[in-house]
Order: sequence, then C-alpha cells, then structure tokens
Amino acid sequence: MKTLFKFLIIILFINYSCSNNEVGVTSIEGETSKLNENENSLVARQGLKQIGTGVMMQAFYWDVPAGGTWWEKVESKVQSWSDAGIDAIWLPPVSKAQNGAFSMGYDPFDYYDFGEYDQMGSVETRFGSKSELQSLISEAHNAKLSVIADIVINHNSGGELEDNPYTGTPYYTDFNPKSGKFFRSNSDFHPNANCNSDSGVFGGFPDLSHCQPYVQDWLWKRSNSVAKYYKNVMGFDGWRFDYVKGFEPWVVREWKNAVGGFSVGEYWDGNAGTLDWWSGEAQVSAFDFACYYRMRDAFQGNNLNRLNDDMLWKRNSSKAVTFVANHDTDEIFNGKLLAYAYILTHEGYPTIFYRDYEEWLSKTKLNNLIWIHNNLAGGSTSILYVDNDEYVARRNGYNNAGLVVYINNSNSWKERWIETNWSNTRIKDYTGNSSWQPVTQGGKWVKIQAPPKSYTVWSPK
Ligand SMILES: [Ca+2]
Ligand SMILES: [Ca+2]
Repeated sequence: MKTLFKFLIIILFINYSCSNNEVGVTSIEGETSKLNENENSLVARQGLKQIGTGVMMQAFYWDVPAGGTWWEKVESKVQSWSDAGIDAIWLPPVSKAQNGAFSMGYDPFDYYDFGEYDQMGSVETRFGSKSELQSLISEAHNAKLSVIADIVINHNSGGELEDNPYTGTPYYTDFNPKSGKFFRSNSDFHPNANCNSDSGVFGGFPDLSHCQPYVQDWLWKRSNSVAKYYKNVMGFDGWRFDYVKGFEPWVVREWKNAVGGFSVGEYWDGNAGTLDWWSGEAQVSAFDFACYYRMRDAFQGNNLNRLNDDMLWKRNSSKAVTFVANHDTDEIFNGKLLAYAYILTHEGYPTIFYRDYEEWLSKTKLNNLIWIHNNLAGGSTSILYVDNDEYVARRNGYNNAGLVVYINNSNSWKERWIETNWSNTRIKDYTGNSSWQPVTQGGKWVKIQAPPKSYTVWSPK
C-alpha cells in the first residue's frame, strides 16, 4: 500500500511539475516533500555536462562580502560560466558555523542549517539563506553545471563546554544543533574509548572521531546522513574534502562509495608521490599541490625548468585537479596568466579561481584558454623543449587534433623549430598572440613563435 501511495505521489508530482515548474514542492509536507525533492533533483541532474570534460570554477575566495548575498551573486553568473566552458562550480561550506554570519564555513557547527535556524548569532550564513542556496543549485543545474560541496569533517566548532572523562579536562564538545540532526558529545571526538587520535588535528578545534559508528552513521551511512542529505535533498553532485591530512583516506573512500559523485581532496602537500599515494588510498582525485608549487617556482621564481619536475598529473592525470590559486594560497603574481595557459593546455582537471576570472585577469583571455582546453587539449603530453625562459609541450590529441603550447617568460620575442604530429599542414595560433600561419614540413617540423611574457597555442587551421 505504502509503495503504491509513493508511486501515485510521484506520478502526480511529475504531472504537476510539467505544467508548473518549481511551484509544487514547498506546498507538500513531510516525507512526500522529501520524496519530491529527491525526484526533482534527480530529474534536474540528468543532462549535466560530464564533469572533468570542461573546467571547474572555484566560486568564492576568502572573505567574500558578508551580508548573505553571495549565493545570489554566484547564481547570477552560472549561465555565463557554463557558456564559457565551465562544467562544475565549487561552493564554500554551506552550513552554519560557529562564527555565524561572518564565517567562511570552515568552523562547522550544524551541518543541516543552511541559513534556516537562528543560532550562532544569525539565521542566514555569510553567503545567504537556505532558499537562496537551493535557488543557486537549481539554476546551476539548469545551466548543466555540477555543484560541488566543500565538506569539512576533520573538526567541529561551537560546542558548549562539558566534562570529558577521557582527558579529565572540560572541552567544547557538547553540540546541540537546532536542525535536530547529528547531536554530538565528548565520545564523538578524540580521544574516546575506541580511538585516541587520527592523522591530524586543526588548531584547537574538537577533532571529529570517524572511527565511532555513530559519527560514520551521521556523516555518510544513514538515509539522512550529511552525505545523503546533501546529495538527495540539497542536490549536490560532488565533493571537495577539506583538510584530508587530518584523517585517514578510508573516510573519504567510504563517503564516496556511499553516495558516489566526483570527489577531490585537499591534501596540502607539494610532494607528487604523496599526493599519488593519498589519491590511490582514498580512490578519489586530489588537488595537484605539486603542480602548484612547481608553477610558483617556474613563473614567480622565473625558472621554467621547474615545469620538468614531478607533479601529480604526470603520475596520474585522471586523478589530478590543477589550480593556479585558491582561497588559501595565491603566490603566483608574475606570469599568472602563463600559469593558466599551462594548466589549461595540460592534463588534469583545471580549476579557475573566482577572482582571477571575475576581477583580476582578462576574462577574454581566460575564456580563450578554456575553449582551447575543451576543444584541443586532448591526449598524452610530450615536453618538447624547456629552459629558464621557454617551455614548449605537445598534446598528442584524443578525439581532437591536439596542440603545441609555447610559453615564453622572457622579455623578448622567441621562436623555435619543433616537431608536431602533423605533416604538410597549415597551423595557426589559437590565442591570437601570433599572426603566423606556417605550414609544417613533410617531416612534421615547423617554426613557431611566442611574444615576451606570453604564450601561443598551435593546432591545424
Ligand atoms: Ca540573503
Ligand atoms: Ca583529525
């Protein structure tokens, strides 16, 4: 009987939503409401761009304007980002944190308060209300973009002081969230009767204990766990895991296995081998901090030889998420656009930082590089030439022609003979930085050029 009832509700809802989009959900209460939201989000998410075929947008920076308007601002941009070739947006942590309306979200208190309950000094989060967030997610899906949630599960913040039998010292581990979900107390943090510690703590924040069955249950196992609620009710498509150095990789692996979706971990370490190890253990992608630091040495440090060094994308391109700057670190000022030319022509899934795109760099030039990434940058990579000032690499093509990228970090024009994959073929520079249109020789060699402190990207005309 109950199954039949649910089935009828779904049929009614589908009929209703066909004729009157977006209106029906809120008027229905209780379990059927959740059912409809699930149905709605699943329907909405068919037809999204395949994540990783385009470019990710990090849709925030540290200390975006407070006042609860950020979700609306991002919503106003998602269609233009999609048009430019973005395939996913990464949002900051969406739930209520200890610092309330001022928090960037990395001090999580109530995982189920998306700007709905009056606690921690405010109803809305720094970024807005629950309905504003839902509207943003819906609009992103309409624009065929996936929405990636920032998941902070190493630590919590904002609990009340309570006695702690495991340490003998009172601590802030008594969490009574107004959402009514995932109450926590001293045994849910380290140390406890089952586990003394894990691989790291973040400052003095109470360190969530993922070995506790109750914590696992609320984070990813039960039907309204954080992972399942974010996916099925809020409509998130993927996960960015904060500070994964603070706990073991199986935590991310189990979360991913419970709900699926694109996943990337912030393992903040410049060693490519360590990143590769973590990615293998967690079975998800990792931000390519090795690539980030080698680019810093190459561009900020004016030594392009560093681009020859070890990076995660060179070890496992399908698991590398590359970036030039993020909300925590932004050290490449010289040649930042050259760094974008590097990640957007090379292997790995590139991320663009909001401020670089919207405020600091040329949007036209970034859009051009995004187009090049999405249309020409396929296949394996061959590094053709590197010295202090010049870097030339070839993408060998995969369902597309491939390309040759020439980065010039010197103060004068440079030109160089290089070997392409094309014989007797007229090529051109798709960035417009050079007007040459040379024809490759029968043996596939050709001379290309690049302007000072700039780059060119060559492919058949
Ligand atoms: Ca608002
Ligand atoms: Ca920890």
